[in-house]
Amino acid sequence: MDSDRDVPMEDAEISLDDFDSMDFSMPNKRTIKSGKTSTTNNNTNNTNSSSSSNSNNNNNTNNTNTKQTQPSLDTQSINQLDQWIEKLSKCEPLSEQDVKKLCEMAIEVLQLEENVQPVSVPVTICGDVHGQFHDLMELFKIGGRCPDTNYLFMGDYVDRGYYSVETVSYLVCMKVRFPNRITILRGNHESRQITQVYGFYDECLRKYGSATVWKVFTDLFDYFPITALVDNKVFCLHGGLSPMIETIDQVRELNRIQEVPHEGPMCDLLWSDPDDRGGWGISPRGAGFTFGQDISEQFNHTNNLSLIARAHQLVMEGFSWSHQENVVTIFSAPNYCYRCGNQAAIMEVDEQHNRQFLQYDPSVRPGEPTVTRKTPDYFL
Ligand SMILES: [Mn+2]
Repeated sequence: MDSDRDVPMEDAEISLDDFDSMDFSMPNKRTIKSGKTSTTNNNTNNTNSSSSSNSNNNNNTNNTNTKQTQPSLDTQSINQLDQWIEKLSKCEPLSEQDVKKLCEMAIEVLQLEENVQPVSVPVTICGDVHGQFHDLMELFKIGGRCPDTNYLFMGDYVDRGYYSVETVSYLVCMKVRFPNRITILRGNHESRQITQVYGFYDECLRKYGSATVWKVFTDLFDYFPITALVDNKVFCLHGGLSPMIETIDQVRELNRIQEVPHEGPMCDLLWSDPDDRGGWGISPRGAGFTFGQDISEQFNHTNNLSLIARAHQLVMEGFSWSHQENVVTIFSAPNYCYRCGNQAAIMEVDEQHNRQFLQYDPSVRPGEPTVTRKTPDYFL
């Protein structure tokens, strides 16, 4: 990563994939949004302690989230999955053989899901995790354990952090074990091309001695749903809108079981960003588009939505409103890349569709120095 960037700290939004200088052929430009830091939500908790106090009140236990019935697991599979989850909880990777078995089971589950996976409230919506395994464990402490709390993750589980293998293995295990309690969407990093550049491929080689585990996981990524629809009101996806998509039904018609394309509607859904300028704009990322408030308002009106929830961009407080609350960005990797100094957040949506943001800081790991300094000026 470059160390001489000069993104001003006043700006709340720094493009996550600002780092992604080699994703596509477009030259990499620094993306600085002029969007204001959100101060509009009065329910925001600013400390871990107040956040934690909320986590236990989260009674989202009484819903099945999917329309299609997932086949129930046999006792042997449940025991197997529980063993894997216990091992992964200690940040110990599964064996190659177990990863193969897990991904076979996961394909069975994910192929039954839809491009626009229906999800019921209450649910807790999460943004990028990027291999920061210990911070994912912190997320579950703050938000409540799965399956007691229902979760919707909006992609980017791998790359950047040191524990992509453990992170994605854990989330996929949870998906297979509790398919109606957790939804895992695809991010632009759940891709063969991107993971070869940004860490997951190398991590698999390092931890397993071959590319087999990388191959098995990236083949699985093709099955991840690309969007979710919470109670027909909150449209959730990794990136943003596409000039080729006016209605949610058009998303349902896509063939998603493929590598993330370089262009077209599926690419845009995983790559686009909201922007302060109106209309469609060329994305500095080299894939997807920027879209203005007029586009978000029209899309929400056409599809009778109250909100677009998306991830994909580093936001210093973990969440950020844009387009007059037609769009919210959620980012769940605190101190992103172990150096950005940002808070992380998740968004709880309750039965009455009230929204509450829970913010959290990096987990403290025993035996490791606690980095409390703010990100140095040379970086931000
Ligand atoms: Mn992303």
